[in-house]
Amino acid sequence: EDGYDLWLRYAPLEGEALDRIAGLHGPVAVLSSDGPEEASATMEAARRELGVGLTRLSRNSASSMRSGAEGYVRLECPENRGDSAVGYSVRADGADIRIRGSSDLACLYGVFALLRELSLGVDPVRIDIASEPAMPLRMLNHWDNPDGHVERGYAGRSIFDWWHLPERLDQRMIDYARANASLGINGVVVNNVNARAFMLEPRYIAKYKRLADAWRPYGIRLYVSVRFSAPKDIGGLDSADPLDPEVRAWWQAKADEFYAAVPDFGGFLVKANSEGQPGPQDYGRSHADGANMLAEAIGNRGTVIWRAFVYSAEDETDRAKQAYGEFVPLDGQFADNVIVQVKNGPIDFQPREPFHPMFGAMPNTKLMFEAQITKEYLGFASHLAFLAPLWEEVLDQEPGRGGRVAEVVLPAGMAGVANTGSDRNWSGSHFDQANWYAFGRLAWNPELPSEQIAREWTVQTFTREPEAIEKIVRMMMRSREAVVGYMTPLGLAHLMNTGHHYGPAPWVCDLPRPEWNPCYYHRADADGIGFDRTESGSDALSQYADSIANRWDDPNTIDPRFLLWFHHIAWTAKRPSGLTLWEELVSEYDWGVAEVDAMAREWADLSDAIDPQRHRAVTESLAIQQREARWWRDASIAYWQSLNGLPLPENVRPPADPLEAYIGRTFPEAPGQ
Ligand code: BDP
Repeated sequence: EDGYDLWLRYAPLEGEALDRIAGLHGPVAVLSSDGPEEASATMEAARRELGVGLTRLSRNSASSMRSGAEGYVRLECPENRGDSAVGYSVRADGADIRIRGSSDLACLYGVFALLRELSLGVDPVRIDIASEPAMPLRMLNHWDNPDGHVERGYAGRSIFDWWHLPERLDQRMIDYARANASLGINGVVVNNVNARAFMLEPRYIAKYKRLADAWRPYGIRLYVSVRFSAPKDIGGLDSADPLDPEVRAWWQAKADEFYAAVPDFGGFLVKANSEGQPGPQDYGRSHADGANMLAEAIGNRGTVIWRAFVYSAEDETDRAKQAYGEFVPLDGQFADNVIVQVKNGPIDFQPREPFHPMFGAMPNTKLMFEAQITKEYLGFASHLAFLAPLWEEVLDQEPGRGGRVAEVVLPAGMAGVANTGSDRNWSGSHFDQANWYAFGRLAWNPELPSEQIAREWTVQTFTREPEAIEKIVRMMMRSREAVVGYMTPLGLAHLMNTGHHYGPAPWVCDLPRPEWNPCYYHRADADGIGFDRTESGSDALSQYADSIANRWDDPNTIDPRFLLWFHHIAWTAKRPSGLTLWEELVSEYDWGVAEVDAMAREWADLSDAIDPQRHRAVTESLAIQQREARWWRDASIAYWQSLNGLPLPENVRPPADPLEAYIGRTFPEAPGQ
C-alpha cells in the first residue's frame, strides 16, 4: 500500500460486514435531469464510484452475489437544481438503498456517503442518513507556483502540470477531484496567493478550461489567485488604481474572458498589500475599493475572496493587531459577492493561537475561515500532527458576536491551504492525508467532533481492527497538543527558524523587520517572558469582546494555553498550579516530548495491524519526530536559561548540547519557502 488511494481504498469487508453487503448491486436506477439513458457526467461518476466501491468492498466475489436477499442501490436525483442543492439522503428501503437529492451532485455526494458508511461496517439495512453542507464554499487554496514549486509544500512538486496543459490531463486531476468530492469540497484555487500576473493570460485560461471541464462532474469550481497590479504587469496600463476607469474596464474584460472559457468559473482570490504584494493601498484606496472593483467585474457570476492576512513594514503596531485595524473600519462596505478570508488566528497558522478577533467584529461582512492544512509551522510532513482539534478549538470559540466562530462563517465558508503534492501518497506522509480529510469534513459540517473524524478516517485509511483503531485515534488526538508542548507551550508563538520555519530559533533577534524575529514574539529577558498585549502593553486584548478580554486580562484567570500570548510573566512568578512559570514551562516541554514517545510506542505495537509499507514509513517519521521534539525542548530550554540564569528544576534532564551548538546548526537542505 503506497497511500495513493487515500481514504478511498474501499478495503474488502470481512465476516459479518461482508455478508451484510452481499447481494447489494448498484446502481440500477439512475434518474437524473437528463433521464436514465443520458445520465450526466456527474451521474456517470456516481455510478462508476459506486461500482468500484461495491466491487472492492465485497471482494468482487461471485459468491457474495449468490447469497441472501438481493437489493439495488437506486440513484434518484430527478430534478437537477444545480450545485446549490447538494443535500442528499441515503436510506435503506427493504433490500434496496435509495440515494436521493435535488441535483446530480447530491447523488454523487450520496454515493460517497454510502460507501463511507459501508466501509465503516454499518449494516446496509440500517443506513438512514440525510446531510447537507453547512456552508456554501468549501475550498482548497493551493500555494502552487507555475514552475511546479509549492510554497510551503512538503509533498513534492505541484500536482498541476501547467507545462503540459491544456493538451495533457494527468489522471491525478481526476483522482484529486474524486477525493475532494468525497468530502464535499467544491472550490479549488489553483495557484499561489503570491500570484504571478501572467497566469491571467489567455494561454493560461485555456489550461483552466481543461481543468474546469475535468472537475465539473465532481462539483468543483475553479478559482484563480490574481496579482492586483496585473493591469500594469500584463495589460499595458500605467496604473492599477481600482478607481481608474481604464483599470476597471481591464478587469471587466478579463473576467469576461474567463467566463467565456469557463462558464462556472468560481472567481478571484486576492492577497493585497501584504508581504510586498501590490494592492489598492498603493493608490491610497482601501481594501474595500480593491475588492469591490473586482466584484463588479465578476458580477453575479462568481465571488471575490479578499484575504485579511495583512501586516506592513511601516506599521509599528503589534502585528497581531494590524488586520483588525485595517479591516474592521470597512465592515459593511464590501460588495455582496465579496468574502473576506481570515486566518484562524491573528498572526500566522501557529501551532496554537487565540482565535482571530475579526471573527467577532465584522457582523456586516461575509467572513471565511482560512486554515492551513500544510504544516508550515508544525514540523512539515515530518511530524505527526492531526489538525482537526486545532480548527475545532477555533470554530468552537465565541467571539462575542454572531455566535461561535463556526456560526460566524456559515454564510461564507472555509478555505484550507492544501497539502497536496506529487508524492505518491499526495501529502508527504500518510497521516497528513488525515488533515486534508478533516478539513473537508469540517467544511461540510463544522460540528463534527475531531475524534469522530479521526476514527472514520482511520477505518477507511488504515484498518478495521478495533484495538488498532483506538490506538491510532488516540495517537492522532494527542498529536497536535504534543507539538504545542515541545515547540511553543503556554501561548508562545513564532519561534521557528527563519525563512523555512523549521526547527527552533528563539535566539534570532536581528532580522531587518522586527516582526520577522522570534524575539519580537517571546520578548524574553532576564526577568520574564511573553508579549504583554494587555492595556499596559500593545492592548491587542481590547480587540476581543469584553466577556473574553476580562477573563484573559488576568494571568491567573486566562486560559494557560494563551498565557504568554497576552502576558509578560516573571520567570519566578508563582502560577495557580503552585509551580513557578519557569518550572511550568520546562514541564510542558517534557510533557510534549513524552507524548511523542508514547505515540511512537503505540505505533510500534501496531505492526501486525498495518501493512508493512505504510507501517514502516510512519515508524521512520515518528523516529524523526522523537529526535526533533528533544531538539526543540533542549534548544529552547538552553536559550531561556542563557537569559534567566535559573537552574533546572530537580530531576530534569539538562539539554544534550550547549546553546551554541543549537544556534550553530544549519540545514540548508530543508525545503525552502
Ligand atoms: C505565511 C507564509 C507565506 C505565505 C503567507 C500568506 O509563510 O509563505 O505567503 O503566510 O498566507 O504563513 O500569504
